[in-house]
Amino acid sequence: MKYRNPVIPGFFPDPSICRAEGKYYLVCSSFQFFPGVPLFESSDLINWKQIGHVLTRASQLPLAEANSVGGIYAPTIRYHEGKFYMVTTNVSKGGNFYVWTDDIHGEWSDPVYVRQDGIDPSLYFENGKAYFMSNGTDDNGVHGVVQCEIDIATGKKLSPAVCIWQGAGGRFLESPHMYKINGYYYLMAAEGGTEYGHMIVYARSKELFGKFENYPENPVLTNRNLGGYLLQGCGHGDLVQDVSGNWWMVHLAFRQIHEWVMHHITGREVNLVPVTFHENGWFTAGINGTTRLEMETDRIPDSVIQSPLPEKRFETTTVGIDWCWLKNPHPEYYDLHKEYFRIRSSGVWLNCDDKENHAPSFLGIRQQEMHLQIECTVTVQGDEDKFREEAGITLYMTPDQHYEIALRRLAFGCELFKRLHIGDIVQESNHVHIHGNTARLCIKAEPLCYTFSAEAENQHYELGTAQTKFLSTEVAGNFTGVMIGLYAQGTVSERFSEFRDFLCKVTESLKTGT
Ligand code: 6LW
Repeated sequence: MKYRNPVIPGFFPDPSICRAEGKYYLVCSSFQFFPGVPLFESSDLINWKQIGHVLTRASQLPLAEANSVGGIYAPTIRYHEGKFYMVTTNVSKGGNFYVWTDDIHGEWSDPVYVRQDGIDPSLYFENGKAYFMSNGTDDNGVHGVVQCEIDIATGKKLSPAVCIWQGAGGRFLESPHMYKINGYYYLMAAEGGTEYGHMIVYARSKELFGKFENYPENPVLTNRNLGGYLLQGCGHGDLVQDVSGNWWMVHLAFRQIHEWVMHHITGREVNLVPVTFHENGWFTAGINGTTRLEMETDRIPDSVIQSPLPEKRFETTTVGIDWCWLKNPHPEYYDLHKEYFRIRSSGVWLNCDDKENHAPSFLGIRQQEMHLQIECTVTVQGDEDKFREEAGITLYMTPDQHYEIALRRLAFGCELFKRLHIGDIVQESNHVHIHGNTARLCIKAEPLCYTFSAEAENQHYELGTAQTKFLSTEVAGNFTGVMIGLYAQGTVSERFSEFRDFLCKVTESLKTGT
């Protein structure tokens, strides 16, 4: 069959995968968004359904101090003796911890903290023992992939952490995972940084604590030498064996907005490549060590058809699955219904980046494709004696990089406008005065450009365009992707603005390249 990468488009970085009871489960990083750690299920590795999040309670996920380079980093999911474990790092509070559940569709435990340095933690189980590893510094001050035994019930270290591998020579050794396959321990990790030099490397040993011997052909997977190719930044992967015994790797990569424009806006996404073990015990991955947008495989039957990204409306999406808050939500500012949302201003602006749990009133879904039509009917409210309340749609990357199309309440009627916030440059333009307080706000997303327009009182208004690249990770310097947010901001408001008939649909499939 043929499938397309990414298999999960949009900001879902640092994928980790496990197989349990004939199904596959996958988790990703979520940074400052709540709930945390998106959780997906699949029965064929190609079609993934988000079934929820792992971290759904503020007690599991304190985000007050998180921004788009804070919060939840790279999780690992493992299944062991009937239990699922998800281990990750909250880099803004608490450090490394894991949670567990017996029921993948249910709630997960409170965090069990592991007092061990480093990020990108992983778990490995063997002979009734649990091992914890991360990329950090060991108990002797040596930096690399460090490993210790832990008590899985309490998270307590049972042995000193020791550095077992320092990688294959690239910078930023991260995302280590251990596997035992045919008598060897394989230690796989990423190097090169999560940008254009990203790559997957590995080593093997007969002993769990090494000494590890590097794969002589490292990196085993990278797109760093594919110039003019949309898919870049392949790294941070995890291996899984399918029900027929074949090995696969899920890993992150991103799609540039154009073959020759080195910016990306849709975040780091989940890609899938086959892995093949050879007689000498080494494995190879992808197509000659690269990942392609179009893949062909005989390991998955032709009867498996890759579903396109569905249209998103309020009725077809779920708050807490598709829709996420920035930081821990304050429920009093939201009145959410299946067919419409009501949101009132918390007095915190989208630009806010403080270390308290001050969050703008915002609910967002990911921008998963580059060709989209986005629309919502917005009625802005605000208290009788307070004007300048606004409500609308934001294309939000960070507090410093976001674009809005919105309605602002004036003493008489409202104004429609567009605002671009690019670092220190903030430009509001295309103001249109209307009598009422309702408009249908529209954004046409294309790879290089967003086009803003509105319908109000039977008139159509064009509100101009904005280049996508100023919202890109390369400009913002962060780890997430653009979120399509519905928001209200101004002073703290008693009255809710209303959002109806939301639509986000793919308008054109991407040109693939080969
Ligand atoms: C994550 C690291 C990485 O911890 O980026 O690409 C970091 N890999 O493994 C943040 O997602």
